[in-house]
Amino acid sequence: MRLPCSRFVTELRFVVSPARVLFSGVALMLSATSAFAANETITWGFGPTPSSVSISVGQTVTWDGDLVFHPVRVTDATFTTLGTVVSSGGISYTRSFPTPGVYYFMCALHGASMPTTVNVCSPGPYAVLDVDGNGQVDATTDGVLTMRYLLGLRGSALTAGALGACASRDASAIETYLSTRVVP
Ligand SMILES: [Ca+2]
Repeated sequence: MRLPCSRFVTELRFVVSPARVLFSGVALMLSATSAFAANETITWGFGPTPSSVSISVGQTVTWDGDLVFHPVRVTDATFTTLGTVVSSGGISYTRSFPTPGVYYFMCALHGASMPTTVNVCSPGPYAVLDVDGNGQVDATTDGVLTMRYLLGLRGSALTAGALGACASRDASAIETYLSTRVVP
């Protein structure tokens, strides 16, 4: 689910020529769509659905299922660390995430067969250089996407391995986004 928002931004418009890349500042009013989901609920059981969610800072994730038979435990990216068991029975456990990052949970009894990954994203300042729309500007994602687009790559060849966590644009959306900002 996306959260609509509007804000004033200063856009750096790309002007690309074979010999050089020029940046010029253009102030404009831009309607943008947030990259991040609202509160999320996971259907908690064997094969949790979904097993990976993305939320904004301060939003919540609810594990909805039998928490006596499937207690929720903190773990790590390999789902091997036996961290704290955070649920206390019942049929629903809700946790708020005030800090950006990636968090991992699993069933305390069934381990990695019941994983949960929570991506907690910070909206940050909107920037036109945020090509994948995840609220951050990174060389290995946004930079690579721009470079590949300028080299003529499209579709999965454009985005393979180059989308940041919480990316809100797929290949088609990125092509559209860059087509309006890159002057060949
Ligand atoms: Ca980005």
